Amino acid sequence: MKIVVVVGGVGGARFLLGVKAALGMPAEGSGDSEHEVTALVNTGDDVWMHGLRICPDLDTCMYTLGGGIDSERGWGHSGETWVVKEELAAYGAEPSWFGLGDKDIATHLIRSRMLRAGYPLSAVTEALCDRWQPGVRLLPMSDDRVETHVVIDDPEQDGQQKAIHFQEWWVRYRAEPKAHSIVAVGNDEAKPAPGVLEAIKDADAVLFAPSNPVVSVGTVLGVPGVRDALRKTSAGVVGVSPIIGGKAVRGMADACLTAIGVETSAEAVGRHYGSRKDGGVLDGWLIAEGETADVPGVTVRDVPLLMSDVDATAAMARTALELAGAPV
Ligand code: GDP
Ligand code: FO1
Ligand code: CA
Repeated sequence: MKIVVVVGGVGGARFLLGVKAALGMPAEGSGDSEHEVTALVNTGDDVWMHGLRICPDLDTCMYTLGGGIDSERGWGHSGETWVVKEELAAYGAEPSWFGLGDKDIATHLIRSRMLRAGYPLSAVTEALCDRWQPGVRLLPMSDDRVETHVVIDDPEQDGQQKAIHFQEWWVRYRAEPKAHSIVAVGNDEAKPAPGVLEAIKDADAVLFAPSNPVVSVGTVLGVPGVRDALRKTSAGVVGVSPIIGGKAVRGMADACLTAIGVETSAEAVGRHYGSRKDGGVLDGWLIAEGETADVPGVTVRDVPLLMSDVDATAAMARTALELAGAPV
């Protein structure tokens, strides 16, 4: 079977471990399989820092599936050291609020060098995955530069607003300043990376990981052509709610949802994605066990939704595949 999964970082990567396990593939690493999983990865979090191109969601997926993630933090390498970060701080180099580990920097050095040599991000990602062997095809949503920015009150100028990079809002300010709007700069003009639309068209099932609906899944859906491909594919499209009991399981997704005027509830997020019968993108929507949600035109099912371990996540993925009409 061919499975496409729309993903962001931590939530997306953990869900992919479960999808692989549900298909009988090793959760981490590669292995022979009759199945093919393609992850369409958000690149709106990407940023240049210290002359290096950082792609947090791609790297989180790559390290997680390749067995090299720091699973406590959810990002970066396990067994990381921070010598370069300390040296940069000693120079007073900004941004000092973003931590690049020594091992992680090797990834960014290779990526930046290849991008500067003219390779597209999709080719760079493929080259990096040669080492990590994630066992799924990691496709950036686009090779074009898309960077999410957040409009906040300017702390230095009363009554003025300013746009800051998503990373500054998320990591430096922990999403505390109210987001007046969230804009993925470049999204409108971005072309889907090679293989993205074909993967959706040829899929047996398309799943949305329980990733951030605004700055992860929303940004992938914002690439022109992606929504249209989702509406036209013969595959069933099923999403998994990242919201349980009216709260994001992890992180500050509520601040992103509030910024786009969507309530932090599984029902509201399901309605935000909408039914494929009605101009939206979903056929099915998984919500947490014991909850209810009325999403017109969408089949809603409640199941245990905590990705506490690979087995629990695989069970979620199996239900999602069943709902998409592609049982395993
Ligand atoms: P990020 O890019 O690292 O922020 O990660 P994603 O966008 O891929 O996923 C973030 C979302 O994952 C958050 O909004 C969480 O609510 C959701 N999430 C994390 N762990 C779980 C879980 O165990 N179950 C569910 N349903 N959602 C989760
Ligand atoms: N998140 C943090 O909270 N603090 C950091 O210093 C930080 C550094 C970092 C470096 C590389 C990388 O790939 C990810 C990193 N993250 C860090 C996580 C990440 O920036 C955000 O959680 C996501 O972009 C939101 O998905
Ligand atoms: Ca992200």
